[in-house]
Amino acid sequence: MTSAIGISPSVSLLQGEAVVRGACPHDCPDTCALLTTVRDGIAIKVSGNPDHQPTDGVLCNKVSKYTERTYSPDRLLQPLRRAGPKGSGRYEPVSWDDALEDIAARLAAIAARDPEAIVPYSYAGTMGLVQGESIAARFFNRLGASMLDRTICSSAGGEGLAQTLGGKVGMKVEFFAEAKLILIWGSNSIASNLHFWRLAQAAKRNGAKLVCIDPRRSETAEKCHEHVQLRPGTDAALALAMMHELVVNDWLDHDYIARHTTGWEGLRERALRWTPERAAAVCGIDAAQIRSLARDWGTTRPAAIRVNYGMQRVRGGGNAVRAVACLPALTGAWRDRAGGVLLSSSGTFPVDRAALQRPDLLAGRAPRTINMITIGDDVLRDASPEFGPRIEALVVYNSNPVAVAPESSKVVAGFAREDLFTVVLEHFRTDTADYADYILPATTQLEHWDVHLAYGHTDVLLNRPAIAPVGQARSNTQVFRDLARHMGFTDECFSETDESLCRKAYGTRIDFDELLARGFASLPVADAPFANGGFPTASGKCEFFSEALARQGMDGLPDHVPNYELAGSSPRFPLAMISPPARNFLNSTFVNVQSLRDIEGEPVLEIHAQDAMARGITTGMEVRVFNDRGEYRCKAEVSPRARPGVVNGLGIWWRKFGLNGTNVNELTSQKLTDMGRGPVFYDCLVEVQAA
Ligand SMILES: Nc1nc2c(c(=O)[nH]1)N[C@H]1C(S)=C(S)[C@@H](COP(=O)(O)OP(=O)(O)OC[C@H]3O[C@@H](n4cnc5c(=O)[nH]c(N)nc54)[C@H](O)[C@@H]3O)O[C@H]1N2
Ligand SMILES: Nc1nc2c(c(=O)[nH]1)N[C@H]1C(S)=C(S)[C@@H](COP(=O)(O)OP(=O)(O)OC[C@H]3O[C@@H](n4cnc5c(=O)[nH]c(N)nc54)[C@H](O)[C@@H]3O)O[C@H]1N2
Ligand code: SF4
Ligand SMILES: [Mo]
Repeated sequence: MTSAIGISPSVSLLQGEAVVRGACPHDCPDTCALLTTVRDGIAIKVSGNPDHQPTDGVLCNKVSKYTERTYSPDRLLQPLRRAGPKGSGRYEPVSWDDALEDIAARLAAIAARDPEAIVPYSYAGTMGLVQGESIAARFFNRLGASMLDRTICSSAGGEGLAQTLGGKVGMKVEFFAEAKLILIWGSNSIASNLHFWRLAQAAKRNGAKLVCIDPRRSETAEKCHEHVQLRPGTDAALALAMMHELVVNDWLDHDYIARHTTGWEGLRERALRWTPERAAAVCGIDAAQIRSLARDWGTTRPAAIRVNYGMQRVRGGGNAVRAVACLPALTGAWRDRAGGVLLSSSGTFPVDRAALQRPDLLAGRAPRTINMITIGDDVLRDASPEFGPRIEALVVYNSNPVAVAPESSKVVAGFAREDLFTVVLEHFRTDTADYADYILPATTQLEHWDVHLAYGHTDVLLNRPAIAPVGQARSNTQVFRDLARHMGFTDECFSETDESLCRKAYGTRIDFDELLARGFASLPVADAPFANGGFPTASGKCEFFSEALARQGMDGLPDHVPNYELAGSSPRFPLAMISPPARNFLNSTFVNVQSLRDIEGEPVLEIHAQDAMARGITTGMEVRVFNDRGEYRCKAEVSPRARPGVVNGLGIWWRKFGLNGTNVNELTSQKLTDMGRGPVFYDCLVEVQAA
């Protein structure tokens, strides 16, 4: 018997096979609709739902292996308590009740002194709205714990977009297939946005030109018609020089500019200062290539830009996104449904976060905010009037900060503090779990309810549990409900079920019955949302000039902001390092899945032949990559994927699988971007030597 009704089968009742509808939880723009085949209570296959258009029946290599991850022999199956020094990896099993009681007692004792000494640390291990910040947020709000600024990925670009277009909004992804020109800007789509790449391929078959703008000759760059291989952190200079060409050749839509933009005179003046020659010197490319790119952009319709987050992980990341986001308004590209720009669609989703997170539980308190990027410094910081109390407890869920946060040596030193109380909710013994006082086994997406938004399309997805929790695993929501009970929090909101939370996320703005029946529901979004302006900014226009930025004392117009660690500025560390994702990992998730790690092999550093030769480095050689923050060892790959002067350290390996127990984040810095308080992972100078 096979059914696709999507009803979550209860293990005892299940006879034969069922197919359960779900959603991929990972931090990926594609948010695929999953179909899990369950036989006798065991998930035997996970595939893409062919009825869901953005998924189109296809999953990436990582998630098509989901059962391997779910049933991995390394999966955490019971609560563990530390039984040796921090970081020693020695743990003993403990019952849920004992663990919860002790954790609650320890947190209560700290909270009695100062609840802000407790810090939640979470990100997008699951992007689910329920297993992310629902009961967890209620718990920390009720406690009065420190707030966490969840900035580690997209906040610089998000802020750049908000100050230009008004939010994380853009063109509808499906119409990229109809474009005649697509700029893939700061995105290795084949690796990190596969379902967009399929649309770009369709456009290519229809005669579209594809251009990739990326310092790395990525898998995507090599399949585009043209590759603009600029230096990291120079995208705003390139965009401004394109504007220069649009102005001097009058490839402008004057009517669109007059009606639907602000600050044109100022932007025009600034662009005129960015000749292609000036930008070429900054970007490290030919002026002729900039001219031809501008000509393509100025003279092709429909023309579309897929920006992704690569360009905003540098000091000037917010400005870079602003500059690029101005380009469609200049040429009126928004008039076509296959024209405009897309960075993230997540701002389109009408999520009722207050209903999920209950900020009212703060009851008038305004706890301090810790930026997740500077956790390395902050966990080592003493109490002070500016900082507040020393961090005494960390509760980590949906994240692996010891591997993913910058300047790991400090993160590790902080997490190793014997006087820090750390609880980690996880599927596996990650680098972070190794420093926990308690490790609590979490359910995976196949085992719990959730509801999703997406940042690469505009459909809401529902995830139903397909199997019972593996071992003694509990969902994040259940753990925070349990902890609330042990802390004596009697508020009714701590007994709300996951299914009720799923309904609450969108309230009446989504037909929940449709979600239950199909597994997904599309938001009503206009085909060409900004054809007649109507941007969600204060002015309703595309803001070339942002009053809001000017009021904060910042430049109201986009500009090129050079990297903190500018290539060529340091004789000791002459190479710029970027650390984009490896194709078969998702951030640090999947690194422990053997079949995927086998494909990635070992941690590598791609280096251009010229830079390799100057250092006597050949492919396969173990190298030391270092700067004043630390040292990372990996294997060199002399490769045309690297441009001269730039090395690519693909991420994000677990430290424990690294050659010397570190990963690329040993080298990255905790500095913040121009806007959005974001990370500067790709603004990092290093030197490389044979080990
Ligand atoms: N397979 C896989 N998929 C993923 C992820 C993963 O780890 N693995 N991560 C997920 C997450 S969390 C996110 S945020 C998204 C990220 O999605 P994207 O932003 O598309 O991420 P990347 O594939 O890292 O693309 C970044 C590209 O930007 C390039 N780049 C680096 N610096 C610059 C620069 O200064 N300018 C320009 N123009 N390009 C630059 C890099 O070389 C890389 O090819 O992907 C998601 N999808
Ligand atoms: N050098 C460098 N560093 C980077 C980046 C880079 O490009 N270069 N990229 C940055 C970016 S874009 C991002 S988004 C961050 C990502 O940083 P994180 O959000 O920390 O992402 P992951 O490394 O994937 O870790 C997520 C963890 O959550 C766990 N998890 C998944 N689902 C659940 C669940 O339901 N419950 C619980 N309790 N746990 C769960 C997974 O097992 C996994 O260990 O890394 C950043 N770090
Ligand atoms: S990681 Fe991305 S491409 Fe892979 S299944 Fe999930 S949403 Fe789809
Ligand atoms: Mo991210």
